[in-house]
Amino acid sequence: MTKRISLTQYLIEQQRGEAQIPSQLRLLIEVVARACKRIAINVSKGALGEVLGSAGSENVQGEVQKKLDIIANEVLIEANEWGGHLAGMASEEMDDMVGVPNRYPQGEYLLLFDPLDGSSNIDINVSIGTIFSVLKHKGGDVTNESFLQPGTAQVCAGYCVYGPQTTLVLTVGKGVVMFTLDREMGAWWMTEDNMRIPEDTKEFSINMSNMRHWAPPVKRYIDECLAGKEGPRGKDFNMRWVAAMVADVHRILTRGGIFMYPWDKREPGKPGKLRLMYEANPMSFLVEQAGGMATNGLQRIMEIQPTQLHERVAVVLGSKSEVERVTAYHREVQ
Ligand code: AFP
Repeated sequence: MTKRISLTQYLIEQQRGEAQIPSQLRLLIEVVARACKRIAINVSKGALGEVLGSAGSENVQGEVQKKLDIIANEVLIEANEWGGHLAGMASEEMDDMVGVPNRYPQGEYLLLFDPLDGSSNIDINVSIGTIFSVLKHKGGDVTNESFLQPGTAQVCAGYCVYGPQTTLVLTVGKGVVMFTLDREMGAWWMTEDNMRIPEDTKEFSINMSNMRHWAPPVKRYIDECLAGKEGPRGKDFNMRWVAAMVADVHRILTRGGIFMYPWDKREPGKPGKLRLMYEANPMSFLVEQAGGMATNGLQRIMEIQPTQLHERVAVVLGSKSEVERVTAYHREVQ
């Protein structure tokens, strides 16, 4: 029989070993993983659980919220508020951060999450997920400003994909590991102990319908990929777009590739569509820990100093040599 390592065993080993994670961080990760199990159960019920469709409300970014966006947000808050490991939480679905209620002890960490990434996939039964990022609280009252730390300050990041399998991928800064949920046992078992992104790839991921709005460096890169064997790259490229960053990044962590959600002319005043704190930073931490690279076209994403909780950013991430190429194309026209 294969001897598997559970999430608990892995975290205890990280506490004792090289990563030396503090017990509060270990508890935090276990609580988030438990919340993801509850979200997975809700997701899998679909129409039978009456969880599909719109909630009839909008979030701070003016996006229509789905019922599952709200359920997942509540599950994460309820699970995390009483354990004594958190100072506060911030979510893509809430205008402002939430503190820990006074009746509970306050901990050292700040948790940020996109409770349900890819919500347009919910009703069509395609992969979705939860993305999270953990920062250390620097002290004093917890406010929105407490969360405005660059991605390099993250002590942990991860995501859970609710797809054909439910998988939890995480980093505490010592590589990237993957766990798969055993639904009968209700346990997370390690199924990949060192995820690595190959340096080169033949697969790109971008919403091609926005092509006419792209900046010249992005257009140049994709045109060269599309030219295939006969073009300057001398090889054929494949394309994939799940429309849930969490699933697209999971594919890249599994078999390589490049993912882009660049700035475009539709809303020239916005740097991009994706959120720096809830999506780009945690994914960049994971990608870098797996040997890949993540930039906004010009700069390493994790070095951006955030100025607002719901800040947006252009994203280019994945296989190192491709991200370097796209970044070089942007720098050439600066
Ligand atoms: P939602 O969670 O609001 O559906 O957005 C998902 C997302 O932010 C990201 O996960 C996808 O990569 C991207 O949007 C897809 O956007 P397009 O619909 O513009 O392709």
